[in-house]
Amino acid sequence: MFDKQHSTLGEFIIANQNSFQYTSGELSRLLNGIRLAAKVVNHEVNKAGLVDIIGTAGDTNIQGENQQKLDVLANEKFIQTLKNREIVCGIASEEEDDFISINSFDEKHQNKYIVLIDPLDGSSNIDVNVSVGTIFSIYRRVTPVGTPVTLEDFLQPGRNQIAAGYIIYGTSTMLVYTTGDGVNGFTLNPALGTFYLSHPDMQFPKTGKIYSVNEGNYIHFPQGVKDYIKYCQMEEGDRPYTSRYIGSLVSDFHRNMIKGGIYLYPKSSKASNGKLRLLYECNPMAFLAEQANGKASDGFNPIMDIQPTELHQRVPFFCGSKKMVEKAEEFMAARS
Ligand code: AHM
Ligand code: MG
Repeated sequence: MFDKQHSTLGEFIIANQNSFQYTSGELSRLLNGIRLAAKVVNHEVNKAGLVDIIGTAGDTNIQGENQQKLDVLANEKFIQTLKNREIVCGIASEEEDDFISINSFDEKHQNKYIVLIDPLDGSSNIDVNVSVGTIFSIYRRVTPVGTPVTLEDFLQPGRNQIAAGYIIYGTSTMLVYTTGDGVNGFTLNPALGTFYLSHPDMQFPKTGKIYSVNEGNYIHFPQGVKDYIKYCQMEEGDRPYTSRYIGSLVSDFHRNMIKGGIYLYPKSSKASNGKLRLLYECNPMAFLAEQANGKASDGFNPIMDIQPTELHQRVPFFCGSKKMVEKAEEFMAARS
């Protein structure tokens, strides 16, 4: 019997690989690649406060290496690690204009998986020592094995995801992921460099008392969102709710999943589709939310049902405890 209590991430991946619908070790190798890159990026993120001492982006360090911005560095580390594993046929990143077709190791294009990644989300928070995150999403290619990947492989609806997750570089570093069989969270023991299963079977409470939205944009929001925010602030029943907004999607999502809450990034009169990217941010978070008994929508329809049309497409995002998202949708349907 697998001992969940003392499980490391590596053991958990292996113990669960047979429950995965395409029983192969490839997905496990891929997840192990992400685990490794997460540790490397974690090490760099933790040093961010030393930037005045070891130099800022553009400086040359003592070894003669160029210092890089952390989001650029995280992008390189994840891409390099995934390439080296020889499992992935294509990668798309929020940091890259176009997708990357991997053929250096995979000349015959035998690999089946594509990865979409936001290597360091919320990176404007780094300078002020606030948590940031990495978000990833894994699909099987739809074009035939043996041919190079095409845009079609990346423009799949979120429903096709076979795994998704995030790493949160917070007071502790955690890796949280799903392969479609619930959500599990692992905390890094920095002394040993090992992730341990600390949050098995994570679930959004059905409802909560936290709403997370950038209220500075209030004046530009659709009427339905304004009405919902007023509803959250009204004194009635278990309301008013508490407002908590870190401005770092992974951190806001993580807190709301544990405590119960809703995150909103709606469209506005300044940004007709909001800010967040469907492929790199919303789809993976929506997969995690649904797997944890929560909900994710664009205010009207499930995020994962959207057929993407572009790699860097943006979409309004309402995500969190099921009842809260449903309530926000009611307000949107009434006056959007
Ligand atoms: P980024 O991909 O440029 O880091 O932007 C995404 C981030 C999210 O983590 C966060 O929820 C949101 O942008 C905050 O945006 P705003 O400052 O407009 O509220
Ligand atoms: Mg981002």
